[in-house]
Amino acid sequence: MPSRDHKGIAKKIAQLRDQLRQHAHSYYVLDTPSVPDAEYDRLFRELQQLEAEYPKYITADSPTQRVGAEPLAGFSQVKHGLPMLSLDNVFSDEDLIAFDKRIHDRLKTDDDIEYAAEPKLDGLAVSMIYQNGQLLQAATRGDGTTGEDVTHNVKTIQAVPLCLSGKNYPALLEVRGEVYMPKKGFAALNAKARKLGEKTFVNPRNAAAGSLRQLDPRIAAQRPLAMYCYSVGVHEGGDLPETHTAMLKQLALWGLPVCAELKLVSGVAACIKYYQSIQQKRDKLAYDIDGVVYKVNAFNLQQQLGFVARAPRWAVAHKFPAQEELTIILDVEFQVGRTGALTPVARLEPVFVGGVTVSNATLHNMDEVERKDIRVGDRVIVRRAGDVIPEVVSAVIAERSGREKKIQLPKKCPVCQSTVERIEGEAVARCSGGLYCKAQRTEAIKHFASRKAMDIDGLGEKLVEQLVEAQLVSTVADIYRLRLDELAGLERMGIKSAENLLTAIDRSRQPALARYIYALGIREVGEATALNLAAEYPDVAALARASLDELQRISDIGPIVAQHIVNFFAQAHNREVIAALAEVGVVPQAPTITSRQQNLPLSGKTFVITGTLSTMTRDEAKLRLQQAGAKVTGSVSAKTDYLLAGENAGSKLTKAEKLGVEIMTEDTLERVFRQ
Ligand code: 5U1
Repeated sequence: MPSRDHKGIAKKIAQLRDQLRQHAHSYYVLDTPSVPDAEYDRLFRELQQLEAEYPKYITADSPTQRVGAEPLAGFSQVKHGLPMLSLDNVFSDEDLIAFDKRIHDRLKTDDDIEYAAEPKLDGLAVSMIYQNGQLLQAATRGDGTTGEDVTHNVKTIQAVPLCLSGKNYPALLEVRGEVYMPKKGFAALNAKARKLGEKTFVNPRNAAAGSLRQLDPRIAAQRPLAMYCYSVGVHEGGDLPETHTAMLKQLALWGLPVCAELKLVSGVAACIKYYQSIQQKRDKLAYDIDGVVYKVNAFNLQQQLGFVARAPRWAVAHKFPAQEELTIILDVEFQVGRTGALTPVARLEPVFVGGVTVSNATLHNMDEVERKDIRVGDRVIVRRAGDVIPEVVSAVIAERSGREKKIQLPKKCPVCQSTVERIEGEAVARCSGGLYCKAQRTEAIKHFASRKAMDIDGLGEKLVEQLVEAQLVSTVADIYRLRLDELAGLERMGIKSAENLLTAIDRSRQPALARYIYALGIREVGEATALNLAAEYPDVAALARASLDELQRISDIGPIVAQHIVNFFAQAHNREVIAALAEVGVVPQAPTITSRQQNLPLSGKTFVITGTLSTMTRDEAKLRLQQAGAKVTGSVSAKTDYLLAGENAGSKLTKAEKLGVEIMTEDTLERVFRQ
């Protein structure tokens, strides 16, 4: 082949690599995909083919070389050029104030100190060495002095550049940071393992650590790992900025992943404010964190402050209250929900976790109990994250004495003694008592009165229990027959509260049709489905007459939900309750043309949602879109007005682009919502 052709091939290969690197950086580091997945795959395959034909052009930093073909025989040891330090922790504002005071004392200054504040990721510390911009070696922290060589696995992490971009990077640059597994990836990994009957990981940190400790990079490549860089170790042959924040900005310019939550704050009060703001958005972050880190921002001040033992004096981790603790299961009881589902609940030796004392934790269902092999008497890990109900994560099986008791599903409902049914292949067991079961009735009434349903102010869970217990209410229609003297006679209820409650009950007599449908508590009919149904049917009577086929033609209603709706209206007692509600003057209001088509910002617009959203779940997005007047459908067509695209958007994005459908980001949508 003439040399000019070879030059052409080399140029094409270099061009493809550049394109792929840029697309991967947009996708994995900047969180803003620049091309559809299919286009990325096409470019990747083109590069693979060219490299297969012309192997002499293969280089270690080619995007095709992330995954090595062979497993290693073992891990080799890596001695760190500079020790990998750990961080001192503080658990309270007082301790943080004391830390800040020590800094002032040592620096002999009264001025506010500038700190770089960032989340503390719950992952695994890793060091990466770049030589002349090429990733040469990656190692775990190990004991801080010596770690394990995990280059083969770190290279599979798409967010980690195999070669640095930009210019003026030091000839030798050691970057340190945290390898972690995003929450979504962790959930998907465990769901897959469960499906295959394989062992699941206890939390994202264990999953990340387990993935990095694989000898076979092909396994690590399948794990959804990510990384954020937070410091520089050894560096030679080039200058670095003079502050931590400027340095992280520089790392980002070289293509390295840096956490977007990084903030420069001044003074300890601003640190505490930062801690609180991160704690508030903790559940919404895509990754697990266990606190925040503050670092004195100026490197010259860091140098003056120096180290104690293995931790710097210039940095500290402000930890959140632990979300996981150990305790003992004293007993297991079964709670009956609104749809009769029996939930095993562990009664625990009280334990302080996630900032509160926890005495009960859910075991979800019998499939989970069996899969995790949890027994009464077991020492268990209990997790309480944010507002989520505390759950039993796993048992410490190594500590079993042999006296632990297996958990048995009761044959009879613990509340009404009706038979318990567990349909083959379903994880959930149910009480067959329907509204005969007091527990199901009570839960149905709580749901009916709740904020998202009929929104009866003052009719909370405790009061519903009191009313059912006192036999003042046994169906939802009874709520509207309550009298002042009956209410005022209840414990902890004065005349004034009783009057207020009756006013709230009265005000709920004309609910929006969607709220009413949701309040009925039909299985798997949530707020969004209720809104769809209310948009299709003028009243409940019409909905009650709907056939299976007709229901399935409505957006997002599949055969299972359709069957639940048909079953609900087929039951005489449900029809009786609806008739009784009408008798006591509850008249749902169908959406009017004015409110649906004129006043709302997205009236008449059809949306499709795709990819992973970062500020809300897809259900939340759907609900908010519907509340703003939009119609939300499942697939992209010429009738779609907008595609709301989150992270990892795939074929729907490709199709939308082909059809010229406008792509909307969450940011833009938020602005529309605020209008
Ligand atoms: N965000 C962040 N996590 N983290 C962990 N910064 C940070 N810094 C660390 C560690 C161990 O060590 C510094 C001493 C560089």
